[in-house]
Amino acid sequence: MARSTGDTTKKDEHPPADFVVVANRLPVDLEKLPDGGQRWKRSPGGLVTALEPMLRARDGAWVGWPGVPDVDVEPLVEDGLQLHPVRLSAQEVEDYYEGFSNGTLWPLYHDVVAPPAFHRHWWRAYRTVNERFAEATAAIAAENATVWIQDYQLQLMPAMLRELRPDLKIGFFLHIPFPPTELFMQLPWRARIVEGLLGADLIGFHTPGGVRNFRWLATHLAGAAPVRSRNEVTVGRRTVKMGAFPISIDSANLDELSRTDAVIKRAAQVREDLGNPKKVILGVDRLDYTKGINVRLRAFEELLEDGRLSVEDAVMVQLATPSRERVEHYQKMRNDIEQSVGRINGEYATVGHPPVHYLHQSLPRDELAAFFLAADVMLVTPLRDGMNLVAKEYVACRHDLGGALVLSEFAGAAAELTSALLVNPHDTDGVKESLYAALTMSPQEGRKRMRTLRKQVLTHDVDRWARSFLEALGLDPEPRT
Ligand code: GDG
Repeated sequence: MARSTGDTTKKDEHPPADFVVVANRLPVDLEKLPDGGQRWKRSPGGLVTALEPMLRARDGAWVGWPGVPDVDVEPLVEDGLQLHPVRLSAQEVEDYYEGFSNGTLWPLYHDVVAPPAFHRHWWRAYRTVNERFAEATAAIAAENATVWIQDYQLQLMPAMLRELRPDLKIGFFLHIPFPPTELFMQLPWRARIVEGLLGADLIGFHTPGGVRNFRWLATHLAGAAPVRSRNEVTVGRRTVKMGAFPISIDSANLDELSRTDAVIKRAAQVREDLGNPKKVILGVDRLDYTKGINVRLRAFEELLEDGRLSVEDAVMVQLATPSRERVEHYQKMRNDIEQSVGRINGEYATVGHPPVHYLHQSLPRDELAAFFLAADVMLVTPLRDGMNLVAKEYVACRHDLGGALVLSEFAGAAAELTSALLVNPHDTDGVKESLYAALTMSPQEGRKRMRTLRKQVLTHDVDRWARSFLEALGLDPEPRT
């Protein structure tokens, strides 16, 4: 959960940075206070946790938008991290962020599970903002520095930055899936995006499928020449490497948190508050149409309808973090989900015992850990997901080897978490059967599966992910002394 930070200082003179992370958002959010003042709130996430030590060990810097439109913020040092805010106007937030990033690219890259909109003024804003990020980065990067650009909002930036600063080593990582070539071809600016990415020295995806799709497009749309080694192309005289780097979580930290007395007690309290049902089913997502929240509600509803479950047997908790509320598809999806919850509770509740507990709220991290520990079945059913960290977080919290994970085949995480109950989220009967199997699984079978899952998650953490990417880019990730 966000916390207010203490030692934020304005930095007038900052040395050129030899390691720069660039992301749409800074690791802190600027907050406007009712009295007209402002303060920074830390927004911790896996990426910050993984990169922080590497940034601190060097003259590291982070370039990104502070989360509030139309404010000019000077570069600053926050908790020892050099931060360089990029200004966005309210119109740019609408066109570049809500528009092209989340109304065009997000649905297109997630298998068009919602129709993407193609608007030329959104595209123009995307180009302008990418250019601004490139200029801001070029201005602060030291000679021969390493720059690591994150995600779909900044795909044009690698080439723009290379143009300005050919001396830099540039890496790019895509956190969402890279789509099948036939779908990508719908994009009117498809060649521009591929050329933009090819400005990097290394392009990282979560899965080998993403690498294959991009490699085909690079050769067919941007004149790149394939190299015999499958994961390289040449562009003019340059070699561009690409690879699969499945992201992960700060596993040890979450494992430790879930073993604390406070979290263990809270988990017991959660079950009690739910009326001590025999089984607790859990979903945790940003409220997003790619996450398949309706798929799992439908499966649960049908099991109640068929009489195979009752509200005494099982309750479902769906934690849905508010997200992108100004984007059109999100408003509709929220209505659909809330209608389903209302219908299921209307049909199957007894007084004081609704089968679905739905929270449209963001919870603190320790509270989330308690829910993970309290849940007998974790339902992760995205229609498409780059990785899905929630699945890994659930596993990291189950030091008791309890619980069962039902996981969509279409989440990147399915490639690693093969001991989960894997489901096709388009197959309602299949999801129903897997949910039922998870609810009725023997404790021995459950422990065996969870042990295997934990081995994977605890040994493949986010630090290992960051190191393997940076090593492939040619940076020594070991902190300098
Ligand atoms: C993108 C890709 C890829 C959720 N609710 C609360 C909360 N969360 C945290 C979870 C998890 C994170 O948010 C969500 O991560 P996911 O990976 O599940 O999904 P996206 O946000 O779509 O992330 C995805 C990821 O990038 C990384 O590359 O895996 O595929 O779409 O960490 O725990 N955290 C807190 N309160 C909440 O209420 N504290």
